Amino acid sequence: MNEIFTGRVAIIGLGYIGLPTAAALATRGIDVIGVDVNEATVAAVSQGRVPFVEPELSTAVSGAVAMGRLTATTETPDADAYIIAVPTPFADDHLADLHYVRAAVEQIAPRLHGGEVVILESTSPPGTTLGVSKWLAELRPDLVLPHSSEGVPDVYVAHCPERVLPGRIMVEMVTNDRVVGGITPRCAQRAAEIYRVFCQGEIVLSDAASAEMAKLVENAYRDVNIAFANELSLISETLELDVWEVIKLANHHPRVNVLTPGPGVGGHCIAVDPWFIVGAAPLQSPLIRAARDVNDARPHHVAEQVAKKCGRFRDPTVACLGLAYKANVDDLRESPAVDIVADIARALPGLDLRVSEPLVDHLPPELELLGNVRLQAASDAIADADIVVLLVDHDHFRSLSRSRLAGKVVYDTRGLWR
Ligand code: SAJ
Repeated sequence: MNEIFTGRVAIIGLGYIGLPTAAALATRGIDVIGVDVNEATVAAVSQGRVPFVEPELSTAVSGAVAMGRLTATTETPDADAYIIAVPTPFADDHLADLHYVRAAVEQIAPRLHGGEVVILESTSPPGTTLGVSKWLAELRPDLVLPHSSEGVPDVYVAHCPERVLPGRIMVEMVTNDRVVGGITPRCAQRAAEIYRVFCQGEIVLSDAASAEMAKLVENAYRDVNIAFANELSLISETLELDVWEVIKLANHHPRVNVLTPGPGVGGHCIAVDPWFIVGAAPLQSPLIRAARDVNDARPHHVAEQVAKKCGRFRDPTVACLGLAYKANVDDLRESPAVDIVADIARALPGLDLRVSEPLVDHLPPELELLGNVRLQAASDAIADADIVVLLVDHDHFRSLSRSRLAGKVVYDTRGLWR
């Protein structure tokens, strides 16, 4: 019989993963306390508001708060289960920076009485969940942790990586299959009870290190495929071929699925996670590292192409459409579009550079500081521009009338207007 969890859950980190997970549990009747160090986030969630754009999340959060199932605080409370959903960025050396995970463990440790489940959801290098169990043992020598005992532990520790696609989080959280890796099989079973509350996909039980690695492999696989597409784009430029046409034809083969070239790979997952594999086995991962290098080189290549096009005009005006890291999200973190605009603005300081990003109402500080970048509505930016550079395939840009582009030099890095 598959058990389903009925206790109280504390979720540490109310970001792009923690908050949707909190809402998914709370709207299904679980008492959830969201914990975040950011007081503005706690205040927003306490009032049922979501501090970022994600379809369907607002309704779920406001409903869960109104029902009294979801609350938010800066202090980690007592709970039956803890889900750690904090960032795991990489440091300058590309190795994982686990200090947020460590801080979460330090908050949880004093709250443990015995019988709790502690789940690491943050994407992490292999061995991190074992490290969480060891940290808890250090901080609570009075408790038996699962890595040190064959018997029944006091606390169950597992890794359950999130796999949801920003922009479709609320759908994919329910429909995707879920991998749950325990420090022991019993840890995996206990953690799975929580995901059964809302997950309709298959819940696949495994060990913690395999679950950690599987998550990294998923994103590295996508990164390598996008790097292949980006390399094809460079080859096609040299051979004067249309890369979109080439890929479209190749993808008619039943066993070929080349992804889409673009201005670079952004976000805090695909551009980060492959490095955790490279960090864990540097000598065995030249392909994964090369893919990172290919994708990281894209923004500068796009900026160079724009500068070349500017050379054809005496005093050009350039409109760059999109700043987000991908279509239909308002997330500008690790966005190749931001890097490209900054690169162009620095290379051509006198340039009249207009930027349109329908999902944000102000420029990020790094572009504001440059002085020669102006945020405008797409229609105004295009109207004044000699060169139009499409950086993000937002639906908003897809629906623009093509007649607005007549007579302009158009550089469509996403193939949106083909
Ligand atoms: N991109 C391309 N070409 C493509 C697809 C994407 O250039 O064909 C670019 C996007 O524009 C963006 C970047 O890659 O800049 C990443 O976008 P994405 O939509 O591929 O992925 P993310 O980072 O939003 O979400 C990924 C997802 N992983 C996979 O699809 C394997 C998601 O399921 C994960 O949960 C998420 O990472 C995560 O949190 O790890």
